[in-house]
Amino acid sequence: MRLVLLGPPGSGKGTQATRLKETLGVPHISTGDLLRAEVAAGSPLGLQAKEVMARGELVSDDILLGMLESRLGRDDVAKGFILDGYPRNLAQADALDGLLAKIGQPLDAVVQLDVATDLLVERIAGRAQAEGRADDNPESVRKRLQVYNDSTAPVIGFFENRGTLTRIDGVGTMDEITARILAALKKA
Ligand code: B4P
Repeated sequence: MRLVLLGPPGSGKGTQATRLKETLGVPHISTGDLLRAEVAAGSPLGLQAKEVMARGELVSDDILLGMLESRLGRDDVAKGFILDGYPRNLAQADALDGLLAKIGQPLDAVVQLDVATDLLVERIAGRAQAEGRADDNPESVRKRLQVYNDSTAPVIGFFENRGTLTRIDGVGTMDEITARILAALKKA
C-alpha cells in the first residue's frame, strides 16, 4: 500500500500514520519527523531548517525532495509506505509524481483528514503543553494554518483531479478515525 495522508497541522496525520503502519505493514515516512531528526542531530540541513520550522514556514522544496528521495531509496519501502507531511504545495505534488514514476511506485490512495480550525488550535495547544515542540506556540500555529490554506490546500484539488483522493471526517476518537481510513482504503 502506497498512501499519502493530507490534512492541516494538528489534523491527526502523524497520529493516524503511527497506527496504520502496524495494520498495513509499511513504514511511516513523516517529513516533519525527518526534519526534526536533522535539527536534533545539528546537521547542516538541520541548522538550515530549524528557524524556518520554528516560524511555521515551509522548508525549501529542494531540501525536502532530496530528503524524500533518499528515504524512498531504502529497502523497507518495497511493500509501500505511508507518507505524512508531503506534498505540502503544488510544486512538491509534481515532484512526488516524478519521483514515484522514476522508482515505479505509483500511489494507491490519498486520504485527506478534515478538521475545523478551532479544533486544530485546541489540539495543538494540548500537544504544546505535553511535548513543548518549538513550532507549537500560538504565533507559529497561526502561520502554519495560513501556510496550509495558501499553499497546501490546493494539493487537495491536484489529487481530486486524479481520482485518488478520499476525504475523511477527522473529528472523533482516534479509533473511529483509524476505522474510517481503513474502510476508505478497502474501497480504494
Ligand atoms: P509536521 O511534523 O508535519 O507537523 P503537523 O502538520 O503539525 O502534523 P502532526 O502530524 O505533527 O500532528 P497530528 O496532526 O498528528 O510539520 C512540522 C513542520 O515541518 C512544518 O510546519 C514545516 O516547517 C516542516 N515541514 C514538514 N514537511 C514539510 C514539507 N513537505 N515541506 C516543507 N516543510 C515541511 O497531531 C496533532 C495533535 O492532535 C497531537 O497532539 C495529537 O495527539 C492530537 N490528536 C490527533 N488526533 C486526535 C483526535 N482524533 N482527537 C483528539 N486529539 C487528536
